[in-house]
Amino acid sequence: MAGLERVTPEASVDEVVEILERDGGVIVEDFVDAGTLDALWTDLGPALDAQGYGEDWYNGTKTRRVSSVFGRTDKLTPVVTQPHYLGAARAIMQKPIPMYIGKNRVEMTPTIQISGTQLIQIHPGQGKQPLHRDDALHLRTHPGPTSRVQLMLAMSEFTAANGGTLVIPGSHHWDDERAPSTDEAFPTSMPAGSGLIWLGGVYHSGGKNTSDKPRTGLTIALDLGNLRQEENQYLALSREAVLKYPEEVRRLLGYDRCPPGLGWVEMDDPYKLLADPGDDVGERLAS
Ligand SMILES: O=C(O)CCC(=O)C(=O)O
Repeated sequence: MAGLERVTPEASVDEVVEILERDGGVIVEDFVDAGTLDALWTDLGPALDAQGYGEDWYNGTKTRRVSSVFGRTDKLTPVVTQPHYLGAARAIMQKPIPMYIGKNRVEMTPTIQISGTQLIQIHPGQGKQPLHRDDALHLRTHPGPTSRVQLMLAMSEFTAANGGTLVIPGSHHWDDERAPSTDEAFPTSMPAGSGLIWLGGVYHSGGKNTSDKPRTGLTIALDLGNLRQEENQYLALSREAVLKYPEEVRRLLGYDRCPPGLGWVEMDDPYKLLADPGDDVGERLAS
């Protein structure tokens, strides 16, 4: 295999799902339009410029990382709801789970949620990050059902020379004893505005930047709604920041109930409480 397949914006969600299930990753060309990309740079660029390099070998000592991304811009709706990304994530992860409640056989479909978000700017001189699986965060075993579908939006061009994400196609099918090797990894090349989508069980890493310019990516992870969020969105984002987004995104940010019953507040849908800024459970309980 010569690296990941790429699809154009005309590809169907089914096509993207098929490629993801087979190869574990896919590149979607023209994932966002130029206007969206410019707006993201305007809102997020200054935070990156103000950020120092990381301090450890894993996050990179020539790499700048900025998190709480949904709190820094209100322009991420077209990114997280991009049909190939959100559609594929829903199709892959929101599979009905059968169960009995008494003698009734019912099926429960889990929600999905935004987990970790980061801007990752790899500067010249940064070495390759160790290959890893992001669903290791949830101690998943492999091969197994997918619990994460992740996006890397190219905010600048990604090349083999500037640290374009290294991906081992098909590695989500491997068991937990097989170690990843750099020889099997392919660098992601894509112009700014394209997106790499990959499954949580796929070995990948940031690449080595031997060029003379930084490479900037924006990553968003969508996880199953019954797992703990990697980034604590409830504390990372103010209520005001969340309310700038439409209902679908607010629910994705975690203000939702995952069937059969995770995440409720006062036995009710947390979304309702969020959407009514006058309602405060603390005050209600005190009165
Ligand atoms: O920056 C990249 O291309 C990937 C980074 C990554 O996989 C990570 O930091 O966990």
